[in-house]
Amino acid sequence: MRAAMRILILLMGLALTLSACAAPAAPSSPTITVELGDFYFKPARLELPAGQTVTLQLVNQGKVEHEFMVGQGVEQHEGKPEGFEHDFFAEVKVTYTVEKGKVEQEEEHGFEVELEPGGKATLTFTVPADRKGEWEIGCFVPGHYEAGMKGTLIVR
Ligand SMILES: [Cu+2]
Repeated sequence: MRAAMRILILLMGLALTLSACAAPAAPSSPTITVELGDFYFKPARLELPAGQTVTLQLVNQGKVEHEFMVGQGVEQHEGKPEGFEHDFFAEVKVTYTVEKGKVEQEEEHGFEVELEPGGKATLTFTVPADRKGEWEIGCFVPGHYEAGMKGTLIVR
């Protein structure tokens, strides 16, 4: 009786272990790496599903400082592009880490990541359903956007 009980307990333990292994993995947030260089974003086109939590990993592989901003409608100041009219990240809660750079989320300038050469940042956020459509990625360090440092972000 006691041996039978022990075997039963062992079997139950085994079943629990097996079911834990077989359980579908919790949906993990995909990580997308975006390289910032002189003067490009790679990939230059990102597609994110609305409602999904994602992590963008930004790495500055260039020799100069770069920025990462996402929005719609480029604002001009004295004939020079300096940011976006509508910030993609407005009211989005972004959890971030940054090395050799800084992350700012201000109402006036919108969400902005600045990275020194070799700098890295990770941004984790849930893509809001109301951001579906086409957005632009840009670096507004003077001259960079004009040199082609821009990309596209599509929310599906
Ligand atoms: Cu740049």
